Amino acid sequence: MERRKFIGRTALIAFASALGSEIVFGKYLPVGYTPLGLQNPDPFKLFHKDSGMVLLNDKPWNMEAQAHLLDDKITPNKYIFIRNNGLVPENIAIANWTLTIDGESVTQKKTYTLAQLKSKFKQHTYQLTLECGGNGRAEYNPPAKGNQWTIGAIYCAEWTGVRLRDVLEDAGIKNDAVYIGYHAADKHLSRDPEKEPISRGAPMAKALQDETLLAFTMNGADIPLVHGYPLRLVAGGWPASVSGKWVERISIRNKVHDGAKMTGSAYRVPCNPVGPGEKVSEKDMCIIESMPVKSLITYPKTGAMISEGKKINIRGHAWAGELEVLKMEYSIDFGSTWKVCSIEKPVNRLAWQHFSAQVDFPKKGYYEVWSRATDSQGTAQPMLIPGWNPKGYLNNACQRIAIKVS
Ligand SMILES: Nc1nc2c(c(=O)[nH]1)N[C@H]1C(S)=C(S)[C@@H](COP(=O)(O)O)O[C@H]1N2
Ligand SMILES: [Mo]
Repeated sequence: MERRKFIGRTALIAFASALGSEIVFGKYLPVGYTPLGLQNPDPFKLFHKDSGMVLLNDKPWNMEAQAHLLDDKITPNKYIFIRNNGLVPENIAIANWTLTIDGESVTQKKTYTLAQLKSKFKQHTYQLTLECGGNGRAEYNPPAKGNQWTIGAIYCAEWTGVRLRDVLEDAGIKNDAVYIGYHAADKHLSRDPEKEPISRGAPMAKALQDETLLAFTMNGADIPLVHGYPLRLVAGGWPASVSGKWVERISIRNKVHDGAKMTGSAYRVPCNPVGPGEKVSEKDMCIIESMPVKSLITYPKTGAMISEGKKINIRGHAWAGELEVLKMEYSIDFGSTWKVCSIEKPVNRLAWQHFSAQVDFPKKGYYEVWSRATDSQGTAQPMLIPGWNPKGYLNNACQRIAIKVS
């Protein structure tokens, strides 16, 4: 008689935590079986997210935060947005997980177990800002296809791992290396094993930065499954799509990586500005690199009511891709005049920065508070929606919150 195969421990733990209770005879669950109680999973429970998060799509899972949920200096998991292009891996056999470094420009193809990565290379911890290239897409007109992110596809977590540079150098980088590209364990929505949902990367200069990590810990614990457990590439300050989750292989390429969503118009914007709705040919589209300067008011919550004569302390975060935010301002008169906020230095390069200001409202009535960050090259956030582009990327317009004084 053929032996039945039972599901692995990781899947069982994930099921039990999603169900919110122990599965008493769980060890007898057959492989590939999903408990009936999870046929219509509650994504907030499934991914340990706050119920104030906003679900944008369930195939694949995509969920964003609201500004006031992002008040913490380091974003806790429950407020971290989820962006998937394919299916979240279900069975992760951590003991068998390996990372392979290969490609045209590797001196010697090498494979490491997680234990080898952790023991062979020095570990580093950085706070790194990850923002989806499409954050703010919902505001563009004519509208762009894709998840209609408003402002919540951004977070800054603390990541621990080894430097990608140390691992690449251990395998050896040939002189003709141009780019790295990641390959991950998530499956294409079609379940076609030949197709990858996403396989992006970065030029060597970004790959070799101190802060570019192969991380195994987020906020002091194992990376949550949906954010890339057990190994994630983290490249702060660039579109978060560069930060491959569930990474199994990194190729050192002798040309710009040509994996899924590296080509065509994916994560590209017109090299030169175009008018709204204009057609742009592929050769005139450029790959997004460093993200633009931006800020977010996380307190108070938009719609707050305050009493006349009371000052309030507004606060939030600002970030500028590879650059630092040097100046932070707010306006209560629709951008006619601006006052300065105090802004902290980043804890490390590529971490978001925290600002605050005491705001005084002259009399009863309706106000909007707008925030505007300026980066170290003197570029400020635009007050209105910036250049339209076919896929709706890089909207870094000033954020606005409503306040009523009564
Ligand atoms: N393997 C893999 N990595 C991935 C993705 C994915 O679908 N699969 N999505 C990318 C995109 S587009 C974004 S914005 C970020 C989202 O990271 P998060 O889910 O931790 O917020 O992961 C990136 N890395
Ligand atoms: Mo993204």
